[in-house]
Amino acid sequence: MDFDLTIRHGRISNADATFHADIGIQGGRITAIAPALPAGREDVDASGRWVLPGGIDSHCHIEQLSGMGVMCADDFYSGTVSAAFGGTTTILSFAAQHRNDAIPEVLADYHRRAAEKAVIDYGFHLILTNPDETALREHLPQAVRDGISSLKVYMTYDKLKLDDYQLLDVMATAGELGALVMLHAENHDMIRWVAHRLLERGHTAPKFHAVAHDALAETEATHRAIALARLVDVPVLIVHVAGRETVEVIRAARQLGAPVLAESCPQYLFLEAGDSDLPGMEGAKFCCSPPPRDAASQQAVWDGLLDGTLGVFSSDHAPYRFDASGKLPKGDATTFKEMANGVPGIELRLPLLFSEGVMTGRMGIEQFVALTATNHARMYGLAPRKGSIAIGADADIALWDPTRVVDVTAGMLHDNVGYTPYEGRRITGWPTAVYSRGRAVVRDGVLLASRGSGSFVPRGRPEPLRTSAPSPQRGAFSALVGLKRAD
Ligand code: DUC
Ligand code: ZN
Ligand code: ZN
Ligand code: ZN
Repeated sequence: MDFDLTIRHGRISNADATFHADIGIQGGRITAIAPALPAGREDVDASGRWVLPGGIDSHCHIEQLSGMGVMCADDFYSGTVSAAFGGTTTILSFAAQHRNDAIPEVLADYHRRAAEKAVIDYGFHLILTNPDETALREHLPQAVRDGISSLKVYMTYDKLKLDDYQLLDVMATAGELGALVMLHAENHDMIRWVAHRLLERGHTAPKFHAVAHDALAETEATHRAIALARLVDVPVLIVHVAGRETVEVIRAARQLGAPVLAESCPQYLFLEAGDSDLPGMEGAKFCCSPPPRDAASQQAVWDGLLDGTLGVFSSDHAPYRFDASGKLPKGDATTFKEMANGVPGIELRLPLLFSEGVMTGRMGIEQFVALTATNHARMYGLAPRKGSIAIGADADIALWDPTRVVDVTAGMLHDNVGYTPYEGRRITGWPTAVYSRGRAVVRDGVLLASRGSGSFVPRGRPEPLRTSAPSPQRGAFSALVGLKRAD
C-alpha cells in the first residue's frame, strides 16, 4: 500500500453511516478505508474534523446568459473557487439554449469555457427552450450519450417558457432517453397579469417581485407539472421549491406513487419575502424566483427536507452584481420586472445548512450528507463515482471543523458578486480543507488548485430512471400513445 494521500484519525460520515477510520487515496480515488492505515506521501491529520463527501451542487448558474440577456457575475473560475471554499467539489451548472441557438454549439461553448477555468469537477444540464424535432430526435440523444443526462425546462419567462404540449414532448423524449427533466414551475400568466396590474399602479419597487410571483403561481404550476409527468409516467424534478402549499402538493403526489422529485435551496430556509422590503433598490439583493416566502413556508421547507419530500439541497447560485451590469439594468429606475432574478449562495450553501441544520440538532450529519451530496449523485447519474466516501469513489472529500465560528461578510466570500443576502449571519462549522480527486483545492483558507484543473464528469442514467418500472395502470395507455422508455 503506497498512498498518494492519507486522511487519518477523522470522523467519517456518509449518508448511511458514521465511523472513525483512515482513508487511503491513490490516483485520485479512494483505495482503502480502515482503522489504522500507514501514512501516505502526504498525510493529513483529521483529528477533531468531520470528514464528509465533498458537496455536490446540482443547481447553479455559472458564466451563463440569463433569459433576459444578463451575464452572470461568476465565470467558471470564480464560481468553482467559491464553491470549493464552501466545501463543494462538484457542480452541475446550466448550458443554456436561447431560442435560436443550435444545441451542439451551445454545449461546445460551455465545455470550452469550463475546461479552461474550473478548479473542481463539473457537469451540465441543458436548458432547452426550443424542443423541435431536431432537438428531440438528434441533439438531446447526442447530449445524453455525451454524459449530459438532465435538462431544465421553464413554465414561465417569455423567452424560455414551454407550453404544456411541449412539456409533454420533452418528458416523453426524456423517458425514452433516460434523462431527468428539471422543471421551473411557476404559472406564467398569473405572474404576468399581477405584474402588469402592479406596474400600472406604480408599484415598481423590489418588494413587489414577491407579490407578482404569488405562491399560488408556484403551487398551480407544480401541480400541473406533476400531472403531465404522471400522464407520460416519466420522473421529473421540481427545482427551487419555496412555498408551503407546493411542498404539500409534492408530498401528496409522492404518496400516490407519482414519479416526482424535488429540490430546495438556502434562500427558502433563511430568507423571507419581507427581507426585500427595504428603502430604494436595496431589497433587490433578496429577490429571486420563486421568491422566498413566509415563516410557515420556511418551516414547510425544513419539514420537506427532513421527511424526504425534498431530496436535494442546492444553491441556485444566480450571481448578479448589484449594479447596471447585473441586478439593476436601469439603475435606481429598474422596476421589479426588470431586475435580474437570483441570489448568490454557492459558497454558503453547506455552511448555512451545517450550522442551522446539524449544529442545532434539527438534522443528523448523515441526512446533511444525503441532502448535499449523495442524493445529488444518485438523482443525476453521478453515483457511485461521486457523493460518498467509499472504495473506488473519487477522493472528493471535505474536512469540517464543527467548532469554527464565522460571521459572514460579502468580503470573505470568493464569488464575484460583491454582496451576500446572508451578511452578518453567524455560522458554526466550516470546511477547513477540501480535496477534489485527491488534490487539495483549499486548505486553511488558501486556494491551492489552478485554473482548469477541474474536469468534466460525464453522467450516466439518473437513478430514478434506472429503477422506475412503468406503472401497471399506465401500461395500456403507454402502448396506445407509443410511449417508450430507456432500458
Ligand atoms: N430560476 C432559477 O433556476 N434560478 C434563478 C432564477 C430563476 O428564475
Ligand atoms: Zn486514527
Ligand atoms: Zn428556475
Ligand atoms: Zn436556477
